[in-house]
Amino acid sequence: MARVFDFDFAIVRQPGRSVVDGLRQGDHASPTYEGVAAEHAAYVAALSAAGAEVEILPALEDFPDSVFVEDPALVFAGAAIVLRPGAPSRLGETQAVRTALQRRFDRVLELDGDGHADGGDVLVTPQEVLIGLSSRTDRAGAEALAVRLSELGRRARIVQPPAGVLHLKTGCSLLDEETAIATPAMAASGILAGLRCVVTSDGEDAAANALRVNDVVLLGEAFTGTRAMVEALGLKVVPLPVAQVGKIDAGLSCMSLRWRGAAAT
Ligand code: CIR
Repeated sequence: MARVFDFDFAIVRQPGRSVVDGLRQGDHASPTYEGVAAEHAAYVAALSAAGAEVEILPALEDFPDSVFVEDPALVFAGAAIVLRPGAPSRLGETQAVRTALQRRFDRVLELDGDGHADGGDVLVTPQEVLIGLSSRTDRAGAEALAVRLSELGRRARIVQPPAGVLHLKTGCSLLDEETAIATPAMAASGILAGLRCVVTSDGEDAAANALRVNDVVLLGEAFTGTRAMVEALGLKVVPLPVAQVGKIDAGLSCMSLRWRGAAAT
């Protein structure tokens, strides 16, 4: 039986030179193009080494944040949902991602209405799909997404993450079928009820955006305290550089769409 983090395909998008203009909440200095490109290359190599066949879509210079391909879509075995990103500068990313998904999936669904939802606000667990409300995902978008998820046989739960996170998965991700890694605020919020929570080490909130792929956990390389806790669970950690994408509020989940088999070829 496949686990929710068993993936054999992934789609990523090459960063464009415009990535230096990526959105950010704080006043972080811009990343360098070369730095993001190097982190992206290491990420693609790690996905491949973990067992995923990776398709690399071409850069979209008109969309600085388009390397974060998780946000404009959500994918499952055999079906994809095109989302409606909440940042106006990212809305146009859907057109290119739709075309890529239509080559891969028999069913490509769209959201009704005019609400907004970002893939970074969606956490798939074995029991349900959590949809976090945020500055990018509004109630109308979350409800429209819940309808599409129910058509795919998945139960959605709309949740309100604690203030201060860009996306739900900025503050939590799945380590195994029973365990999440979460920031202290996310763990205390009650949103992850039903899952055991490993809380990130002091000063390592950004480690919560980890990515379980098959038998490994991709984790930011700087987060050594959190790494020790994840390894203590018996999990194999692959440390990756994320300092550059971190300057524009991104981490490991946001750079790919991942799914397991049953897709059209
Ligand atoms: C943005 O603000 O949209 C990008 N700079 C970062 C997106 C991160 N995406 C994600 O966590 N899923």
